[in-house]
Amino acid sequence: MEDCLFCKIIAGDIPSSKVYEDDLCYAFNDIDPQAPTHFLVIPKQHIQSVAAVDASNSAVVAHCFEVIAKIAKERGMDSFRVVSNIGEQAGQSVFHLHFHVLSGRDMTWPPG
Ligand code: DGP
Repeated sequence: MEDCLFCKIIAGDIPSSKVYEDDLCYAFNDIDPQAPTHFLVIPKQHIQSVAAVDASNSAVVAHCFEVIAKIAKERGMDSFRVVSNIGEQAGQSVFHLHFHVLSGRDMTWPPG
C-alpha cells in the first residue's frame, strides 16, 4: 500500500533492523523499544489491523504467530508478551497489522 509506513519498511524503502523475514512476514526491532527486547512481527500483505482479519487472510496471521514462537524459541525467551493495538483509542499508530513482542523485564497487568 502506497502510503503505509510498514509497507515501505517491507519494501526496503525505509531502513529497519531486521529480526526475521520469509515470504509471508517480516520482523524488525521497534524504533521506540518499551522493553529490553521489543520487536514487531508483520504480515507482508497489507492488513489494517486484527479487526480486518478474515478467512481470506487468517493463514498469514497464523503464520505470524508461528514466527513469533520460532524466534522466541531460538532466543530462549521463555516469558514474553504479544500485543496488538486495534484503533486509535487502543494506541494503534501504524495501520498495518503488527504484533509487538516484548520481553526482558517484569510486565504489569492490566496494561495502561
Ligand atoms: P502501534 O502504536 O501499536 O501502532 O505501534 C507502532 C509501533 O511502530 C511503535 O511501537 C513504534 C514503531 N514504529 C513507528 N515507526 C517506526 C519506524 O519507522 N521504524 C521502526 N522500526 N518502528 C517504528
